[in-house]
Amino acid sequence: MFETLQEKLELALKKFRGQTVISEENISEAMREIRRALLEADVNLHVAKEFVDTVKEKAIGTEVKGKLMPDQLIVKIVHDELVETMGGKVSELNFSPAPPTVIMVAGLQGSGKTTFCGKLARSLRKKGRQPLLVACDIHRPAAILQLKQLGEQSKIPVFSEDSKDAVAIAQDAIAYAKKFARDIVIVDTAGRLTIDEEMMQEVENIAGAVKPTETLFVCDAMIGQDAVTTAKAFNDRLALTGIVLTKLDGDTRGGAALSVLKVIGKPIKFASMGEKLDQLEPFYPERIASRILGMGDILTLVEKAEQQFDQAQAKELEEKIRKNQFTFDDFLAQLNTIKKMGSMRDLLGLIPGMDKAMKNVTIDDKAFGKVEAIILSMTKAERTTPKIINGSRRIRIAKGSGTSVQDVNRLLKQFEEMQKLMKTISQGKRSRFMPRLPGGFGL
Ligand SMILES: Nc1nc2c(ncn2[C@@H]2O[C@H](COP(=O)(O)OP(=O)(O)O)[C@@H](O)[C@H]2O)c(=O)[nH]1
Ligand SMILES: [Mg+2]
Repeated sequence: MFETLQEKLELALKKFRGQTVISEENISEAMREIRRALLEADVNLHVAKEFVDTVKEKAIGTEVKGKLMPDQLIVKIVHDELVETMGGKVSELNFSPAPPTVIMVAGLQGSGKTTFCGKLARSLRKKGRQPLLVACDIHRPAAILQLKQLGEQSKIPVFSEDSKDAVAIAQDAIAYAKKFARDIVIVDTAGRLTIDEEMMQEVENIAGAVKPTETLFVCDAMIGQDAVTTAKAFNDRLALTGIVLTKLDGDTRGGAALSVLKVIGKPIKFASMGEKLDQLEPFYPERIASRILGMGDILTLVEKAEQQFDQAQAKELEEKIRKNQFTFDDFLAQLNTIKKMGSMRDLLGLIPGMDKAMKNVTIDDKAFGKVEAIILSMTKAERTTPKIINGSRRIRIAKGSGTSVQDVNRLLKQFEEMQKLMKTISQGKRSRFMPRLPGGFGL
């Protein structure tokens, strides 16, 4: 995410390393480079200018105090200004006091509307809401099917009708939601490859008929500034209440993220980071700014870990490790926790400095699958007491898991080493914390 911008900003900020004062001269030079970095990342011209002017003003007015070095100070100022440019705080969804809350989702074709609808419904349901998905993209039959499949995956009802009238479908969906106590109605609308009058008229008509509480514009962040221009055209017709940035997992240039709020004046509410249904996050300007500056994103990492890590389970595990009863079943449970947290690479990317260090390393998430298959091919007794796994058992396990005997041997050896390690740790400090599983285990 934002790799190019990150590299360029880092180069610009490096100019301050070793400097002892912030002077008009060194700041001007760095600011020229920051401006260039922003423009290359496809940030809107006015936004880039304002950004640089503000940073410059703040930097010149700041005294270098105490132990802080000029470069640290500048990074802090740039970071804070990035946060501001993206809206400062997280912007929450609004809910209607008289349910159902209607959330209309609009944007160009392929921007990720339908995927977002599926993700949003899922995340709202997790928070105890009862969403209803509504298929109003009637121009492409595949679009209705796609939404139905997304709904099915998360067991969320999808309302659709064989009708040529998107407005009528939306209205019927609301009547349905009232009748069946669905408190959120998420309306997926049609898009075109470019803005056209017919599409605009249709979404405008739907909005007029169902009066959405939220009208979200889905903005493909890979497209950069052009996406912002499209957002503006929609905002002129629809009175948007928020922006959803999608495809932030790709090689995003940053133009959309940094320009859209300043240009449209509407907050970015969500960040979509992949095709999977759980890859949606509220848009945290603070965290995105840290990522842009390559400071990693410890907050996200901590939150993800907390979500997936059950306290009671952790205690039980700690107990087992202490008593040296850690089995392959426990190991499997650990693997699943890691898997739920996302791909290994995504996770490592959140650790400061890791992104760069890992640039040329390939991490194969499939290797997890291999380890999992091997453990699943073991009998209950083998998982609890790996010592009994002799030669013929190894051959059977390899066959059963579609791996080789070498793979099985490697895993058994590593497991044994891990048990030893755990023993040392638990006999040593008696740490309250669970020892971390060696990251590269079995990979
Ligand atoms: N990498 C990535 N792909 C996405 C993301 N959101 C959607 N997509 C993909 O983009 C394509 C278009 O998405 P879709 O939801 O059908 O767009 P729509 O035409 O606006 O409804 C699909 O292949 C999605 O899987 C995202 O955040 N990251
Ligand atoms: Mg769609």
